[in-house]
Amino acid sequence: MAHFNMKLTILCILALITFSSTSFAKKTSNKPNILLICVDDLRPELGCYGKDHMHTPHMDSLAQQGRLFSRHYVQAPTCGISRFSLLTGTYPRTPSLLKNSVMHNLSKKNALPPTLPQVFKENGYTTIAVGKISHYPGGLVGKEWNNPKQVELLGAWTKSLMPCGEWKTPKKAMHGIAGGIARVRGKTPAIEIKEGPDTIYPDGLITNTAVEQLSELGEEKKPWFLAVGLIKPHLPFTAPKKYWDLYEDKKLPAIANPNKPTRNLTWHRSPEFFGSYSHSGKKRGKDTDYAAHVRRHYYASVSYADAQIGKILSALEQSGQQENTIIVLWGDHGWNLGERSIWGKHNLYEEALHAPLIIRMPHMKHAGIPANAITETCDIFPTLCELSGLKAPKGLDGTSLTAQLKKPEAPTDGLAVSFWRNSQSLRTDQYRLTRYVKDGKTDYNLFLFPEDKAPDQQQVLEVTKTLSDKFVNP
Ligand SMILES: [Ca+2]
Repeated sequence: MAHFNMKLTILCILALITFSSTSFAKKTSNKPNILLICVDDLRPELGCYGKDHMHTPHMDSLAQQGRLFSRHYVQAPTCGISRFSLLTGTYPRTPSLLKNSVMHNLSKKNALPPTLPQVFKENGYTTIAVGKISHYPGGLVGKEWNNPKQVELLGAWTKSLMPCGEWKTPKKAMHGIAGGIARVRGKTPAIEIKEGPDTIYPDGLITNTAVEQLSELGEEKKPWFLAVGLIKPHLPFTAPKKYWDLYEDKKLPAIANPNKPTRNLTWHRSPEFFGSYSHSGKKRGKDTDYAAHVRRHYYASVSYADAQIGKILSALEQSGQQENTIIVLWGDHGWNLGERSIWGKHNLYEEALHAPLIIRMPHMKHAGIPANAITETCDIFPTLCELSGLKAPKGLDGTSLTAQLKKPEAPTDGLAVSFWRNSQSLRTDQYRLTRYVKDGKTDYNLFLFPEDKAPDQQQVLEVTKTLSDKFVNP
């Protein structure tokens, strides 16, 4: 009898386990996985953005299967602040938020708004970061960006990984060159090409780690949110030689608007490019061959990043999870590659604020047709919440892009706002209006699009009057 009872008890336990795991699998299977790929300093100069001199087959293919947002603008032309807006869905409204260390500063004070991975984690997702997602690759701060006691985003990640290989620390990997050599400010070359496999630079290692994670996540019962952050094409412009070979003899289009603006609001002398890296005696703006040489190195870095993206997307497909995974490809801001006589970001001109955004959903309608409405980075947070059936936090500045994912021609509110120091810039369908404040004086700069002529004084007055209430107050 005792034996029979024990058997019955075991059967009941087995039945319970079977029932609960079935119902758990049912409960979680309707939640999509999220694969967010962040690329550092990526201009929308890609094949899928109509730039035929570029070799970017994997991003092009993703755009064919998904929705390319042709006019996506970032909230700030620098890594940490733009990523703050991606990860919180909010504008960096006040000067205290306009710092690359913004997320760590707020975390220390327990004042960071709910972050995108945190919302997914709190809703039952496994959340994993690989590489540079927030400002610090690996998500730790401290002298070498690896102090486990200083976490940049509290409560966001189930795990956060940064493989550093021979560079040993995230800080050295971020700005280093081949051979595990860390940057020496002003002495390390801005460009480098070396023979070797993809792992001679850190993105090869980041990609291998992401591929391993995707394979392990195939066994995961919970839905997952995997963010992978590649650090190229950020300076220094480095790549294995096979990517350089794609551009060595390629004829490049001329640099658009190459001259220094006559009204140089937020114009700068490219201190990151010319000051933090060496240029073998090449003179600023004097050597057009060197300018083309630098551009080819940037493009080689882009194709190197594209190849890593190809490996990640192929691993997703091989893991059998593609049909339940939403893919987002995002560039954290643009880069002036000689336009307006700037080599760098950190300004409020069009080139530094325009960045790639592609979203692919499983079984998507009208795949391959771009959405041309104005969109901005803080829209991504509410979009991913809505697509996953999660409640977005209150007070977001972004608006969900689900309408544009369903129908590419769906309109948006038609406004993107960008912030830099005391200045702000508004981008609408036809205009960019920048409000520049320095030493207590306010000035405005208007651009018309397409940018083939300058506005006349009457237009400046009218547009400034119409748009002035769109500037964002703290
Ligand atoms: Ca960046």
